[in-house]
Amino acid sequence: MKKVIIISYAQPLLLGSRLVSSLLKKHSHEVTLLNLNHYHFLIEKVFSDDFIRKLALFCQDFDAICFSFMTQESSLLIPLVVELRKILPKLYVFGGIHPTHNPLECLDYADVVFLGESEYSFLQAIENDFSNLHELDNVGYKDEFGKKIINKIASLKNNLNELPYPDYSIENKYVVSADNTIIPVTREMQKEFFKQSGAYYGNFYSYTTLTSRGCPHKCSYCANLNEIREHGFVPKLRFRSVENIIRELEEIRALYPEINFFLFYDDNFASRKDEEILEFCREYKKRINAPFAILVSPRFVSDFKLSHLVDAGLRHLQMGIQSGSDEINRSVFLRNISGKQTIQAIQIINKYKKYFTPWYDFITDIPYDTLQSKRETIRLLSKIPKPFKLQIFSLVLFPSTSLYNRIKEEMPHLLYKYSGENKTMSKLNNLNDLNYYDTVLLVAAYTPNIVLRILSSKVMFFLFDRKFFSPVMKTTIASLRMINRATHINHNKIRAIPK
Ligand code: B12
Ligand code: SF4
Repeated sequence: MKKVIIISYAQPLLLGSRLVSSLLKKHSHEVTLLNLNHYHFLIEKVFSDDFIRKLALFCQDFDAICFSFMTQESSLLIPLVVELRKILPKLYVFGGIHPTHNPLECLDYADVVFLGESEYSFLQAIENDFSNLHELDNVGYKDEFGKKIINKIASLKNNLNELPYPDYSIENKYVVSADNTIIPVTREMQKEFFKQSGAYYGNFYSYTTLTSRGCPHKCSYCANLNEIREHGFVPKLRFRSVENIIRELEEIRALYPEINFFLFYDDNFASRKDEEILEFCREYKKRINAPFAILVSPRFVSDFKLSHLVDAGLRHLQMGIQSGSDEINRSVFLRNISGKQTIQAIQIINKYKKYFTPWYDFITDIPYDTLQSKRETIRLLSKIPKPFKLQIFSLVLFPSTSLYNRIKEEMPHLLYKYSGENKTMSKLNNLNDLNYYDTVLLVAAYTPNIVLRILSSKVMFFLFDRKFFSPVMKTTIASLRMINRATHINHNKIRAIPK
């Protein structure tokens, strides 16, 4: 039996770490999960020397000290690893999204890096005291001459149904409290997290899971597991069986009976075939019968799928549109989804508005945007029937995505500005230098469509797209935000289920 610890600094969902933990535990190893964050919200932290000493003491008995993280957390965790290693020389292992995309850089700090779906490689490495790394897929390490080696990347050979469910036991789970003490996660804390996740949608306890891996699209800015392009590898979109999903939901409800909402965080839940959606809806309604939320992309929305999903309990839907310009979507984002397809999907979604207010996501701060593409985006927005909620995100370039590589070639001076580290992507959280276009995007969900059409005109851009208006626009958006909060207009909360 080996003892490993997986450390993160994130929201407590920790799906990747929980999955790795379940697999290792199934093979009789002991796994501890430590979230350097508090149990239900993100606290900005700088790790003091005192805390690093406490952490070293906590970690001293493990065979491997592992870290799982995203790019945003890398600038906080990597310096921590550097300091920890000075007082606790051990085997340091990195896994998760950031190491997957930046294995060479990560090997400056870790002894071994696991890339992509690496849970089985990790298990084999653990069982062989890391002596077999040269034989394993999805691994990066340094050879005896210090040369960095990245092995072949592969998908899980196993079918997704063979994977154990995420580890939600409270055994060996720890968090760091606000006063920097490492404390065990209690059942109450875990329940509180489900409650916090559900509060987003109403008075719910929400459980999040993924029913598939991969995505049918290959957007140029996307840093998820299906984009390990640097290594010439693109895993296929794979689905778990309906029975396997429903059993996971039943098991978590047996453990936490208060869970009464489910979020399927698949990149594109609607990409399943019609028959599978039908089977899912039938079983879900019969055995789970609770409201749920999904993410979709326009190409996969159909009346057939939505009517069954709504009947089964769909009460929240989020769809990525990104730009109203076909040119930007196709040649910059490599998303082969036209404005026409998007409008068709919206028309279908619109039929189900009495069950939910749809959320649509757009990306701004696109260095390739032109007056024309911006006008097209506002015009597309003017065709969407109200109400809807908009999420406007600033473009972020995650290293090793194809858009990152393109901008590195064509506009290298922008790389820093668009860096994925320490960045909140929501435009609402970064109102400095707000321009006319972004202001229109931010108010579009509340602006009558006829007015949006006027705002999309060349004249309006000519008159108002000027730097000296920026402070006025910032003040306007900040005030509207306050009014919005004060009046409690909340599109997150799901509606009562109509009879
Ligand atoms: C669920 C989710 C969230 C949830 C929960 C996040 C969490 N911390 O758990 C929420 C909504 C909170 C969230 C927030 C954000 N997210 Co998010 N999120 C996802 C999503 C949809 C699924 C992640 C997931 O659970 N995957 C499933 C697990 C199984 O995959 P995994 O974590 O990669 O783990 C596997 C391997 O990497 C490996 N592994 C993982 N850890 C370890 C450790 C070891 C030791 C080993 C050996 C292996 C290993 O094994 C696992 C099983 O194969 C992904 C998109 C996607 N489809 O992956 C985006 C994604 C991870 N998110 C992303 C981003 C940008 C964010 C935000 C920064 C957005 C923002 N600005 O607010 C925040 C960050 C918040 C935070 N710090 O926690 C990006 C990350 C890009 C990057 N390079 O970092 C992704 C890839 C989306 C995208 N397409 O670009 N997110
Ligand atoms: S649709 Fe979403 S998950 Fe899929 S490739 Fe595009 S950005 Fe990534």
